[in-house]
This record gives sequence, C-alpha cells and structure tokens, in this order.
Amino acid sequence: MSTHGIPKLTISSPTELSIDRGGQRFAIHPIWLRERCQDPASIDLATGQRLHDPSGLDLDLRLVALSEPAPGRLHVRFSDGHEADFDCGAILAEAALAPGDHDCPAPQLWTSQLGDPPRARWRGNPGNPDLADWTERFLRLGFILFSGVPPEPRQVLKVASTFGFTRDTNFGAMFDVRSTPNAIDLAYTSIPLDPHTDNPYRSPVPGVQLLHCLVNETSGGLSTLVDGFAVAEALRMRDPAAFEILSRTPVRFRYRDASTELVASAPPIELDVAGRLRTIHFSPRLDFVPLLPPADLSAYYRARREFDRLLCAPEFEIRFLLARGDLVMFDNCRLLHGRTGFDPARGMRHLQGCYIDIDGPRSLYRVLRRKHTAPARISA
Ligand SMILES: O=C(O)CCC(=O)C(=O)O
Repeated sequence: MSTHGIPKLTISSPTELSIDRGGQRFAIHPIWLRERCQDPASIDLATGQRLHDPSGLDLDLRLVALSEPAPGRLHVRFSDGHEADFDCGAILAEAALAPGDHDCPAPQLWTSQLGDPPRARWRGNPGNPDLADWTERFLRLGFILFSGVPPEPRQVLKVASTFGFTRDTNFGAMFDVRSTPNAIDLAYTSIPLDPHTDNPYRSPVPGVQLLHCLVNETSGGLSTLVDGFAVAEALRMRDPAAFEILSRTPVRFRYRDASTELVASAPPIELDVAGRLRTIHFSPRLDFVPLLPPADLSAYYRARREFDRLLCAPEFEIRFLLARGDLVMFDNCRLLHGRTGFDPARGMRHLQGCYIDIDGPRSLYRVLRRKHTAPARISA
C-alpha cells in the first residue's frame, strides 16, 4: 500500500497538472497521462487493454489544455491532437502506489505478542463480506486460521478454490502430511520441523500454503508460525551487515527423488526494487550456498546463523494446536512454518495440504474492493 500519504491533484497552470504526494509537488509527465487514456481510440473497452504501442508516443509530448468538466473528471488535450477524459480518483489511486506496490493492504508485522492466533469460522458458501474480511486479514497478517472446516478428505481443495487456483506440484494437487515409512520429505515423518518456507527449490515458489487437519490425536505435533518479514526487519535494524549479506547472496535449493529434480537459486532475504521485503527463502534442510572465497563464506555463515537464531526465537514464534477441522492458510513468501515433533505411536496426526498462488487472494481482495471506491476531486 502507499507509503506516500493521500495524494492531491492540482491544475497548476493551463498546461500543467501537478500532484502533491508525501509533501512533494511535481508536474505529472504528459506521457504518463497519455498512456492512461481510457477512450475507445486508446483502449479496447471490453478488455481495458491498450490499442497502441506507447513507446511510439512523441517524447516531447505536452499538455495543451486542461479543464474539469464535472466534479472528479479531468479533460486533457495533448500536443499530438489527442483529447481524453480522466477519472481523478483513478489517477490518484495509481499515484498513491510506490514502486513495487501490489495495491493490497500493507503487511502488519507481528511477533509472539500476537498471542493466540485469531480464528475465523469457516462457511462453506461465504458471502462477499466474509470473503472481504478473510482476504484482508490474510493479506495483513500473512495467514488466516479457520475452524469448522469439515474434517473430510480433500476439503482443503475446496477452501483453496475459494481463494485461487490450486498449484499442482510433483506432490500432486494435494498432499498428505502424516508420518509414513520411507518418507520422500521430512514433512512426512514425525520429527520436529524448524521454521522454513516450503519448496524454495521451485521457480516460482508456491505463494500460499494451506494445511487442513483431519486428525490430531497425538501428543506434540504443535504448529508454529513466524512472520519472516518481522524477523528480517529486526535483523535489518539489529545487524545491518548480516541483512545486507543475506539479501545479496543467492543460495541454491535442491529437491531430488526418483522422478524429480528441482533446483532454484534465491537470496534468503529477497528485496523488491524499492528495497522492501519481497520473499523469504529459508529451509535449513535444503540450502546450499555457492562456493565463495572463505572470507565471504564466513560472513555469510555468521549472517545465516543470526537470521536462524531470530527465526527460532520465542520472541517471534506463535505456537498452536491445529485441531481436527482447523485449517491454516499462510503466505509462503513471508511466513515460515514448522511443527514440534510427535510420537505416532501415541495417536494419529493427519493433515492435508495444497498450494495456491498469492495472485488469488490479492485478486479477490481487489475485486471485492472495487465497489467501495470513493470519487475524488481536483483542488484549485
Ligand atoms: O506437519 C506440519 O504441521 C507441517 C508440515 C510441513 O512443514 C509441510 O507440509 O510443509
């Protein structure tokens, strides 16, 4: 979401449209505006897609006339002869986005002080208010914990399809998480799992993971979640050198079984163009840093240890029992998950999981929000 406050449009001269944003005023570039023309000569009205190649626009394009024909509307004549009407609200909404913004709620970073994770009651046929509430909670906290999902096989796919399209992998559309002999992944054993992101060896990494509990009658086997963005920001503040190393050292992750071999490289802390956190890639079971000179590796290993120490610290972790009928859906690019160990001889524990892309909940959030956009005005 915006880091610039609420922007304001001003017709600053007969041939200049200005924006006030974050205490800064500057003229809007004529090509930026021309690219956003919404008239039938500029875009296909059915799809909203542009009908011309904006790279061909006159690089010296100017505004030659500006007026406000109705509240919240802007009429512009360009020096290439084109004329168009604009919705000021749409211009302002776009101007409010910082580079790399998703136009979704900003992450609300959390630590163990979040306490008992907030729960939502699952409804099989949710209405728009439920969906809006769930997607907003999910996007802010990076997870949502449902209770009341029928504890029946494949229900996880039904919940997933409410938010997006299932992402099939070599584990199938859905996978069973339970202790099995000859497990093809440590998740399918009963050992404790430290905080990790799933499938860092895939490109792209699955954006969202869902885990649904069918049975949990054993002792132990508690679920853990850590907000990787909160930990990375703590590292950035407490140990900037470690943060810097982890954000620029690509690490190789690998998965191999009889029929699959997946390899992907990414820095443990991936940043976007604005230097904000984009994705955490962290799995102590699977990471292999390339061979670098010893001094660089020593610095990297120190940085990784510090990051790992914070990721495992009680200060950042929430821990809860995923009971029969509970389902947790979390952002696999931001949160790390794990579990405490359990003894399969003392009772069954069976979860079913699947992945979707993060696009799904983000798209749902934006579509539901469309109906509530307020009109905007130009200031004098
Ligand atoms: O058993 C669990 O609670 C988590 C398993 C896991 O880490 C996974 O399926 O990715």
